[in-house]
Amino acid sequence: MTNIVYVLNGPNLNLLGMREPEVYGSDTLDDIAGMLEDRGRELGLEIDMRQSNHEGHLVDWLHEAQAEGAKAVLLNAAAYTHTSVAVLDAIKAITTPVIEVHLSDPETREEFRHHSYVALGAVDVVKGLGAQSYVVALEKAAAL
Ligand code: CA2
Repeated sequence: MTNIVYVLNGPNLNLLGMREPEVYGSDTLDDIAGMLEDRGRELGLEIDMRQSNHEGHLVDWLHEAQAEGAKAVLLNAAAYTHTSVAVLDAIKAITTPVIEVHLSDPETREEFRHHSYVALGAVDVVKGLGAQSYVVALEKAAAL
């Protein structure tokens, strides 16, 4: 096993910090990557942060995390959280632990965000803390 933690981000998260700051905060994905690299250095973990608007990329990267011997995956699958059996199947197909991450708390929002396919395969979930959700999830990954 390596000390690499994959941080996978799903659709529209490339817009983070530019739209809807009242829901998702004003940090960009690059800001979050910087926060994770700083904390990762302290924890002895290397961060591989990625974003895609395409479901299949998330599936491919989950497989890659296993093949590369990643220590863990932090996964904010964004809207695919609530729709994607393919992402759930990929989580179940790998032995690499996956921690579900959300900026907001989907369960306090619209009904259609209450169900998470990702949660059915993830070892843990961190949500509702804004950018800090990612940092807390990294600390959980370090403790695995
Ligand atoms: O709270 C989260 O992290 C979410 O995963 C964000 C997703 C949403 O579909 C989930 O229910 C909860 C949406 C990500 C969209 O990102 C945007 C960022 C800035 C402006 C607009 C969308």
